[in-house]
Amino acid sequence: MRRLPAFVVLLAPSLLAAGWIDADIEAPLVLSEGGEAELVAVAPEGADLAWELTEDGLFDDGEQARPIFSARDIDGPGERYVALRVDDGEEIAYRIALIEIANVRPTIVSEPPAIARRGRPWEYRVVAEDPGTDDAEGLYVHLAELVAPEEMIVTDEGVVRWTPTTKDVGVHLVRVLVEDHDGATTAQNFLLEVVDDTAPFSPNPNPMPAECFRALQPLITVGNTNDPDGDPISYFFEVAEDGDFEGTDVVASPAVAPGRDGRTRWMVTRPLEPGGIYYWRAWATDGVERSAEARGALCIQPDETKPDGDDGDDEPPSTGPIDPRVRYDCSTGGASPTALLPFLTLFAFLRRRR
Ligand SMILES: [Ca+2]
Ligand SMILES: [Ca+2]
Ligand SMILES: [Ca+2]
Ligand SMILES: [Ca+2]
Repeated sequence: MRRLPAFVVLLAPSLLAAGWIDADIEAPLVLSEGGEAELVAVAPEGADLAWELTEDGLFDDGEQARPIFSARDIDGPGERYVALRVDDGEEIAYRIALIEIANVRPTIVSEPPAIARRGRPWEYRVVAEDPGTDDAEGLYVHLAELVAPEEMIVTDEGVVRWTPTTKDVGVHLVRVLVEDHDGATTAQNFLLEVVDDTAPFSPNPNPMPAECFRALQPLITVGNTNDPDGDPISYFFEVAEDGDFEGTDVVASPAVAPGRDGRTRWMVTRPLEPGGIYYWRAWATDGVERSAEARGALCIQPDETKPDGDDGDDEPPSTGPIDPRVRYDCSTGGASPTALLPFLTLFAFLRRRR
């Protein structure tokens, strides 16, 4: 209950004893916070009226018979008084009425994104309004825990966050509750569909899966691929002596951005052994799923180990700096069959797998 200002208390005896002038206020008993209502002055015709509607003790809020009382900036629950001064030329009378200001539930004005993607953060910033508060400061948001997915959280700022996993693919019912500082709540129920992620397509070995390089750190190239969902993708490469890629010798790339010319390249970051034969593999990932692998093999054939009998067609220049991009197909001739026998076997194996 609000304390009435001193002048109202002093007036109280005259209000109670009022009777010299037949006057009254018609006002609602209850008004919602943020609402407004028309007041009616009941007074002798021709009398001067003056309203006090702002609780400042001054009858300076209008002289009409039917003023509008606004509770727009008033936070309920509580009470407000309105007062009327009536002057009929001979006497002055005062009337007062109390209006109960009721709290009103907040309103959620935001709409959640209806689709979430497996493996990707989903976020919903809940925006609520309350006529009893200038902003949402007096509101807080929480989940009705029984209907929200287990890992879903709400931050202090009222942002609902969730990263669905494989088990979450499907439709979920979510209930968000917003509560004002007077304990009134509003629920928003919505269906959230978690759609699965599809892996990117495999990158393409380019142009063939078995190559020889002069450089000890060759440049491995794959053809760019794409993602069925349109997700941005990046590439990873590995080179190893064994095709299971489980040894300690594996040389792995960081994430490699797609090349702009339709091919993506990675230069092996550690010198390989001259004459060595290696496996490589590459895959694309959309950040959630990785594609099937492109695989290939390579051999390192620096100049001094260059096989004889080469016709030169596939050969890189033998002078000048070694270009890591330069490669030649060592499975179709040119290379010594004896020296490259394991490589040819491997190449045949890879071809069968394609
Ligand atoms: Ca006033
Ligand atoms: Ca309130
Ligand atoms: Ca409220
Ligand atoms: Ca995808």
